[in-house]
Amino acid sequence: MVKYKKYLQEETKKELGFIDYTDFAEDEFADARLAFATDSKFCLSVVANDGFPIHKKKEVAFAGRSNVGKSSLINSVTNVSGLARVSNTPGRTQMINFFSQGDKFFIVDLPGFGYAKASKESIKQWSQLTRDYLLGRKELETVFFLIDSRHGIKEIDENIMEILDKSAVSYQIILTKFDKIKKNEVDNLLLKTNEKISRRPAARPGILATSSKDKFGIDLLRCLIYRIIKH
Ligand SMILES: Nc1nc2c(ncn2[C@@H]2O[C@H](COP(=O)(O)OP(=O)(O)OP(=O)(O)O)[C@@H](O)[C@H]2O)c(=O)[nH]1
Ligand SMILES: [Mg+2]
Repeated sequence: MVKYKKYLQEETKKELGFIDYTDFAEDEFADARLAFATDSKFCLSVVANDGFPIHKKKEVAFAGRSNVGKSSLINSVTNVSGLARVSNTPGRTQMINFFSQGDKFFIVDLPGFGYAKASKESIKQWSQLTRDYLLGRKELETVFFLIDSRHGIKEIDENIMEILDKSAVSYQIILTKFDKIKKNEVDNLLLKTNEKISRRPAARPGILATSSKDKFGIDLLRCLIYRIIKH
């Protein structure tokens, strides 16, 4: 709770959809911690839609613009630095990378979208692969849709949300790089984000703010993942 005060002007932002500690029971924190106590391992990189792994476990995927912090957040949530490759060069993750969490479930790092400098052909190839995954993967339970706190939801994000809304997959909005915005910008960010997701049929309610740099919101993200994969 103390850590929250560093970021928020008030203790609760419930009316703005802010997900916080009160959304989870104590045993959920313990169970979630346990679920992530086992080894997280890199499994494989997929470059074509006939390469998706065959298994009967659940998957959660991290999606978002290039450089939004997908790979960093995967490293934070698994507590394994260097598990997913982090880079200052946008568009680094060009394949779909699968990580196993013990024998329980898989975490999937999707290629970022919106990176203009990659060649047109390769953009087409990744976006088709990502679409195939998002729209056709029955093991996929939820997509964590990452939004940079400094920018909020942009048109390009809304275009991807539209695709997700048409598929059977629900998504949860996660704000990244929360360490980078000022306290007095938080209300506006939450308000605008909430407004945009309330119109979207497949968006799960609530907004989770995270910082991989400060490990802010990471335990809550573990709880969210645990809720999704526990059944
Ligand atoms: N300040 C701050 N920087 C972050 C945070 N998360 C990620 N970064 C930085 O943002 C840059 C991009 O991070 P990545 O995790 O590689 O982003 P990505 O979404 O996986 O990028 P692509 O794979 O290119 O799509 C790196 O320089 C990270 O160090 C955060 O919470 N706070
Ligand atoms: Mg990445």
